[in-house]
Amino acid sequence: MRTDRFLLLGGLAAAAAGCGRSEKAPERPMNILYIMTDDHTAQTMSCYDGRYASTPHLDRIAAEGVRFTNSFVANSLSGPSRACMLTGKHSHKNGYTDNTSCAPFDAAQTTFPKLLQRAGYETAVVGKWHLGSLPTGFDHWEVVPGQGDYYNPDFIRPTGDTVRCEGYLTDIVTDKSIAWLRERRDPAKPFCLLVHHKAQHRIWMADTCHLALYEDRDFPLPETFFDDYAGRPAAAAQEMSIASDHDMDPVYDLKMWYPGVESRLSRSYEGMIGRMNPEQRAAWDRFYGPLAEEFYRTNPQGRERAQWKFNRYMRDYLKTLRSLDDNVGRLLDYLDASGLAENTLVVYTSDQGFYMGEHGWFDKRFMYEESMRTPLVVRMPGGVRGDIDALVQNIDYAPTFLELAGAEVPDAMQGASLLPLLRGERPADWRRSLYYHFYEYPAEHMVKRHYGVRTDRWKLIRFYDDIDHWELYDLQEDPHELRNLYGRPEYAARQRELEEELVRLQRLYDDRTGLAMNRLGGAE
Ligand code: SGN
Ligand code: CA
Repeated sequence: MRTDRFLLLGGLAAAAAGCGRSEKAPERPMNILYIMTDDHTAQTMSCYDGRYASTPHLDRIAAEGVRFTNSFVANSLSGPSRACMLTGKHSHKNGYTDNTSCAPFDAAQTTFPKLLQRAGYETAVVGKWHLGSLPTGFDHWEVVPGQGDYYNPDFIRPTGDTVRCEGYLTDIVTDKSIAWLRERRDPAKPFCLLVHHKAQHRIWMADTCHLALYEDRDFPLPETFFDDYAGRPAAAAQEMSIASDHDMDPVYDLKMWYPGVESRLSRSYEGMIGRMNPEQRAAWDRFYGPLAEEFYRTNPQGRERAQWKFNRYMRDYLKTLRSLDDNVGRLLDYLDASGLAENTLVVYTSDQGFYMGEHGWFDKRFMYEESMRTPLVVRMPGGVRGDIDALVQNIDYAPTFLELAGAEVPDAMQGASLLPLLRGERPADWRRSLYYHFYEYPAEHMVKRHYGVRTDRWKLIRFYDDIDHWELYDLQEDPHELRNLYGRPEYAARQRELEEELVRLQRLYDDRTGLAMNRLGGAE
């Protein structure tokens, strides 16, 4: 429901941001509730795509606010995505280029939570952090080590000790977030709370109360499931294939754990189920035991096996999503009940997209659509409703929150504030293309290094390192990115235009690695 109070607050926020629409100082800057999941992709969020799951609470944010239909990340991997989000800068500028080989995130650098603190906000983060160093810029934090555990997870506390919390992580992250909002924050200050869920990250371990969900459903294979990767050697070289038992391990990923069966990742799986208490473990074994027995007895092969694996993967992923959606519902209910909803910006997004069988894959990393995209829905009191199709990226969140708080956005931040878009404006000079750069190679899943540019219709990608390969896609004619048009004479002009745009972006964002690579490859 829109009330005059909401409209007034919208105007006041605009004044705080220096738009000069109102002489009055804001009563109080808007609170920020930023909810970010791990690996939650738009194909499984019903306001984007209704084929697989219903996510009523996530959809509620969109229904009461806006849905960004062209939302992307700058580097489709957890740590890098989080670093882009916190700093408002591309990976080469914030230094956190990958999860595994670069130095820990430089916690001394400027981030939006630090600047919000200076602007009078109280800041907090709960859940997955995954940046190698500990959080800075937060008045309160409780984060999980590394990837965190779904069951009875450990949390690191600012006091430096680690405590084990009984229960299921998605519930616990929400409980801790609500507890901070209710009991621990300073009510005299505006707040910025980052709620960072681990779900739906591999290996998609559902809460025991949700194990039976989706078991009666078979999911149609995406039309690109049996992709032959013609014209796309980097796509052919990845190790994230659902069909491959090396990449998607039946024991580990699909919980087909059975006496006498060993696999590359069975020890890791045993570690994960080893965290369960006897009651959780009994429910788990009751559910997965008979499935594993049947799997090894029938031992499907070929396409039948691939399809069977796909269905198990889909079911487990969607079960963890149910907990997530319910828990986002709990947070929204708390905002309503406490009266905070009236003056709180709510953002829901993910650290990147994910493959739900498209091209035969799980995981992310590639600049192809499913993983470069990320869901983004925002409810701003006094803001507009509906769809926003502008090209936006996760480097835009930091400037948005700072502008909302009336704080200055440092020139070094590379993103653009989304606030005008949230108010229903469309700046004439809004960006017409996005830059992307992925670095983690060689590494798990073996997705080669690449960078590229995406416009509303076209995408140009260059894979480099132990390969030198360009790809060009017409997203309008070929939304699944199956036909690489690079080098075709009829697209020569378009190709040149995109190569120039790529170099322009690399100069604009000062990506010297990219520029140096281009010189080597003759793109300049
Ligand atoms: C882990 C996963 C990978 C995943 C990376 C990055 N393996 O290493 O499948 O690609 O994280 O994910 S696991 O066996 O440990 O689950 S990210 O979202 O954190 O970047
Ligand atoms: Ca992730």
